Amino acid sequence: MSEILEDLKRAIMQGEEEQSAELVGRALETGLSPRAILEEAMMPAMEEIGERFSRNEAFIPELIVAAAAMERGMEVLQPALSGEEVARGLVVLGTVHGDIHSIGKNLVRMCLEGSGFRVVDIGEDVPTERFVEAYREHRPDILGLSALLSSTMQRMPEVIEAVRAEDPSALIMVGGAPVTQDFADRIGASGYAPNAFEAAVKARELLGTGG
Ligand code: B1M
Repeated sequence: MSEILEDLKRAIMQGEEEQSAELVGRALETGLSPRAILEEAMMPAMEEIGERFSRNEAFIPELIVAAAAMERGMEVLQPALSGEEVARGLVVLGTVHGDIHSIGKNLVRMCLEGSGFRVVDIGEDVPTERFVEAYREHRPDILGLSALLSSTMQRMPEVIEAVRAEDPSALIMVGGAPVTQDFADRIGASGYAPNAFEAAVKARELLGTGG
């Protein structure tokens, strides 16, 4: 890994917001792709802090500052990820009820936008009824559900059922760290993606607008 990416990973883990922003900017200037910056430095930083948390070597305050540094870096990365809106379709996206994790969803939003989709982000901790209301209001081509906890992913089937009661042909994509293809199939989701880049590919596939 290049020195900049190592420094970036460290800055995020230590919650250094401004350093994170500056290093993302420098990494882009050296010609590194947004994907490499995300996959080689930013996401591993969050994974490692999560592993430390599991081992009781890091605590909630450290997770919070690392998340803030990650978000700050993502702000700098966003323009490099976004492309022209080419009217590929509309996606309504949210994290399910009881779950306040936002970073993965925000990255999915950025990658979808970068791939030409318009995205209405309805936020985190979204009650099932709010998903139904948003679906009714926007009539999106795809509804996207994110969950980071093995407890909150259990909310997904309930959202799918409620939205399909409104529109039986609703296309619903699910994702998030504990979610698997097998789980997605079992709950009747239309699609699953393991990461934000694949989410954009899957959304295009679902709408038949190219892989
Ligand atoms: Co939390 N947390 N957290 N946390 N947290 C995890 C998820 C955990 C794995 C940490 C651990 O124990 N190792 C664990 C969950 C265990 C489980 O249930 N399986 C956990 C826990 C336990 C908790 C609390 C319960 C802790 C507590 O209070 N005791 C609590 C719950 C709060 C709640 O939601 N009610 C909690 C709180 C928090 C913070 C608020 C401190 C903070 C979130 C801040 C924020 O998001 N603004 C936080 C963080 C930062 C994490 C870790 C460290 C990092 C998450 C992250 O941002 N990853 C995380 C450990 C880990 O993930 N290894 C952890 C980076 C991000 C880019 O990846 O979100 O996976 P990810 O998104 C990916 C893919 O999943 C996918 O694409 C994204 C980009 O490639 N994807 C989709 C996501 N959504 C998708 C939707 C799609 C398609 C793909 O289609 C629609």
